[in-house]
Amino acid sequence: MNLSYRRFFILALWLPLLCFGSARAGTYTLTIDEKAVNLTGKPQTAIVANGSLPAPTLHWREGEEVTLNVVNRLKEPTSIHWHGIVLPYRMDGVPGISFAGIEPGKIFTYRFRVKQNGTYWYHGHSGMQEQQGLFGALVIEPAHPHRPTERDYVLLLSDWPEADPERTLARLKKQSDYYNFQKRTVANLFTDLRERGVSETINDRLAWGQMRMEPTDLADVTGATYHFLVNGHTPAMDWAALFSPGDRVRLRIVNASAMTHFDVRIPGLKMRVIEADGQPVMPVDVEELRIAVAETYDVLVEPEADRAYRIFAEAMDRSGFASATLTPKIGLQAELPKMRPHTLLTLADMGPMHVGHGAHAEHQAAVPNDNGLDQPPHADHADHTGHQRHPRPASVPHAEAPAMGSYKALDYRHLMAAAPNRGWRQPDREIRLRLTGNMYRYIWSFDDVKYSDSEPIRVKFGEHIRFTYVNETMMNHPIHLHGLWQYLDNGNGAFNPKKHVINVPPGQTVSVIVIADAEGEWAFHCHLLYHMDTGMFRKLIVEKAEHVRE
Ligand SMILES: [Cu+2]
Repeated sequence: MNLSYRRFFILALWLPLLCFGSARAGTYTLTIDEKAVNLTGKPQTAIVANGSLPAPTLHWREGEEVTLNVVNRLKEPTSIHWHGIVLPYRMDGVPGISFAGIEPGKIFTYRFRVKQNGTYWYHGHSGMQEQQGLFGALVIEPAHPHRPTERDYVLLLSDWPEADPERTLARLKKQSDYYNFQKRTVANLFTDLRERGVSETINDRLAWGQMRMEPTDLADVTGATYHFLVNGHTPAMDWAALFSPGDRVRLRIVNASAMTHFDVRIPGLKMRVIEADGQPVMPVDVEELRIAVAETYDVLVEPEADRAYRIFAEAMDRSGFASATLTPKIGLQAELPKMRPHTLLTLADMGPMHVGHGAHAEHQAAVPNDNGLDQPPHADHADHTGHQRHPRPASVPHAEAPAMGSYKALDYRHLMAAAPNRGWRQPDREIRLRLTGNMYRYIWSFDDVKYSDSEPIRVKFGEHIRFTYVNETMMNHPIHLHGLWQYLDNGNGAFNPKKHVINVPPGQTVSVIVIADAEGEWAFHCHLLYHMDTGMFRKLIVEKAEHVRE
């Protein structure tokens, strides 16, 4: 074979692949290191990738074969987990589950084909490194790109601690009221919830006027220690994104917090939700959305006016906020909205104690409450027909309802897949998991068993399993399953939205269907870092079945 012939031969091999764009093979290197930062007025140490806090946004394309060299320059082991990405389990990056972790001074090479598109993120899965800054966004272009928007921005929300997170956890373990828990109230509540059931307990608590709980009862690590960031910027640093009036702006909102759910709004602009957890959904116009830890939402906004807008993300417990600016000109400022009082949210959050699977079918659309206002996320559902009535103290107005009308916030009931899910059918069996906790000892668990004492959950390849999460605690738990999708059963059948994180609010029961279509050993856990770390974690094994149909 002479040289020119060989060259032609090689070209002929590559050309069709290049044309379809699917053969792109990207090599990326992330060097993990410590770095001094000052976000609080005091110098602190962050854990960064390529010197950047947050870690750099990685841009991939669907169909691409990615090679990711992760270099560990720390004095301790590290790891990177590709959150929401469907991949071979050895590439998933959870030490102790699918690989050994990356020792100091070593390099680990992740290699896999990207089979999806949308907005995702990546983060450390070792110790508290995610809390210390080791997280970044993943933006994956579709194999066949559609019409792009004029502007496209990532908004990476996070919570930055004042104190060393290991010390925070040690404090919580020794003294769970360190961040002002009302110990007696909360501990009794756990017992009562167990023994008397949720609705009776709540009725009782409301009747006895014992619901005046501190925000720490809803979010155990709070604005008392956290600074809330957008793309690594505090509200004072004011991260800004540019637009020209009339532009369609895509905002890829990622909640990369360790412990904080946010309520996101842009006063003066409607947000059109187009993707949830990277997957296209039927567009929903909202004025506000709650984003649980580790979720992502893509929204479109169309600012018409030649003025700045405030992107405002209140911590769910109202202990602080993250903020950024959408502006036609650098330097323009938008008014900072007032934070809403947490007490209203607290009571609202305690309201919806009824949601079971199958109960959703009647909730296709937003249900206006008796003020004619749509409901805030996960708020009081007392007016739903067919459910037990839940008390709402007369002194408490509808939670978070603003003075002006036409309020509408995103709710899981609004999410519908943009296209029917392939292979959808009724599940083969059900696995119920109780979400449990012991506040005295600051231990979180499934079915009262912490991870170190647990057996793996085993399912067979090809099985369709209904997982039913029964939250017996006062906290929201965003449940994350690695490697497999969770199809949220919100009554939409083949159009149930598929997600990598399902938030389960306090006292609620939520069902998902999981199609075990990826062999291997997967992590399955609450994505609140301190809950995961103290035991709300399982290994899920997808075993090869004797007869694999696919
Ligand atoms: Cu949790």
